[in-house]
Amino acid sequence: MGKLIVVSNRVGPLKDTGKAGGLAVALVDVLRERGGVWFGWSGQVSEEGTFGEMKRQKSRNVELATVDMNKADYEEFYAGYANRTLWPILHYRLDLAEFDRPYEQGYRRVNERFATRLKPLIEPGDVVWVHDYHFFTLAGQLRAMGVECRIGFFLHIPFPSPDIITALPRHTALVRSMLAYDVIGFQSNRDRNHFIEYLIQEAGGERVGEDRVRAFGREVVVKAFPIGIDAEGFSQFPKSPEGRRQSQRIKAILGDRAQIVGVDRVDYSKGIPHRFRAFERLLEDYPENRGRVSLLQVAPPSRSELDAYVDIQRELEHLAGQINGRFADVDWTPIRFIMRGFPRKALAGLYRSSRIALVTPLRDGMNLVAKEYVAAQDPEDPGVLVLSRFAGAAEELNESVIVNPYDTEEVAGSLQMALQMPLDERKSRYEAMFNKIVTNDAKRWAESFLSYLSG
Ligand code: GDG
Repeated sequence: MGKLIVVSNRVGPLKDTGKAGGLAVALVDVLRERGGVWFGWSGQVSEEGTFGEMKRQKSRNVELATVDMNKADYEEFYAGYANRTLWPILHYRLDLAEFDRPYEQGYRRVNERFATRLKPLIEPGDVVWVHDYHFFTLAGQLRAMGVECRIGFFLHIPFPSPDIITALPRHTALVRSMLAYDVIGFQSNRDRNHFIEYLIQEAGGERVGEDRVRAFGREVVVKAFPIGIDAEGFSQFPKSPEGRRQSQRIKAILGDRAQIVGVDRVDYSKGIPHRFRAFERLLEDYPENRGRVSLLQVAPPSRSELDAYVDIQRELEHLAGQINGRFADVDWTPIRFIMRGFPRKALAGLYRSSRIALVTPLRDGMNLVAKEYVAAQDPEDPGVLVLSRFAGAAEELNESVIVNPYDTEEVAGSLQMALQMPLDERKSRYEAMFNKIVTNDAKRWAESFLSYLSG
């Protein structure tokens, strides 16, 4: 068996994977098992960019291989096509998508250069596993250079219905190049079905079996592989010194009051303003919660170089200020809005000391916060997960309280129901969800994908 080559925009780390999250843990695990290379962007912008020297860092049988981007690559490929065009479209936000020809050209150029740099690393028998929307066209470029090995692709974010994706200029070319992969993985059946619908409606494709599709003269596997977390590992974090410290800090200020928690990168896909309004509605419609229930929102900023992200930050600051101004009392602040990140073990402590997690993305490939919250609960006194129907996680975690994040009244009612939920019901919902996330964990996800990729 040849080695495994993983490709993703950001690479690593090989050590301290616990700090980085479940994905890095799972990928390093499978890389260690068969030996391999993790290839991608160094995170640096330099003059030479993708034509510069490849940095290589080896630890036993696993190597990180990275290249820089130059300024134009970064602007056009990363900040441009990936995050100003594809991210909004794939999250159903046609209103925010920017269609700019130089972005698209930059995307193709960087994919081509990545392919050029990757090709010499590939030996006979190797398999290549490419991650996410930055690299839809990478396999097409590799095939054009004569690479014949098995290449798989996993999309971490949603694939929208054909009505949305067809608004992307030259969408056919993009999807055609995806068919150069041998296995195309999605987070949920919903996303997989959208992709198949697209192929049938727009490309004369046909299904040739449960997980196989023929289109553009190719036959490929198209399947949902819902991503997991290291649930066992994460369930231990609240008991770590850092986890306990955070829980105690929260308990000291809450006393017998209840806390709702939200944790998200600041991103317009996460529905954070909708969440704030639903919490406000809870205080309006069920006034007994005033002074009794608070919302803790942890929101580390991301992609702050993009206007849409600055706008959402401002909107959230404004909204939190307005709601706090309206309802706060001298000894109670309704919303604690913290715009920075916490270490993972600290997060676990925050999850554990919160009666409810309110996870309300307007669209999300999976949403790992939902799974982390469940993993962090005390089995004897677990909290309640209130989860958007538009998160991929809702397909699996159907014992959560599922809501439509656009329906403020419904979310407020569900919060009230969750606050009053008896222990028996909390336990039975928690146990069902915990079993699923322990079974379908990150390791199993990676192994399952690779079993299809190995053919
Ligand atoms: C994409 C897809 C899909 C958040 N705040 C802090 C922090 N985080 C961590 C969370 C979680 C991760 O970041 C976020 O993962 P999500 O899944 O919620 O969302 P995206 O970043 O949008 O991820 C998503 C995922 O890829 C995997 O396939 O599920 O749908 O959009 O692990 O805990 N981590 C730390 N401090 C923070 O303050 N340490």
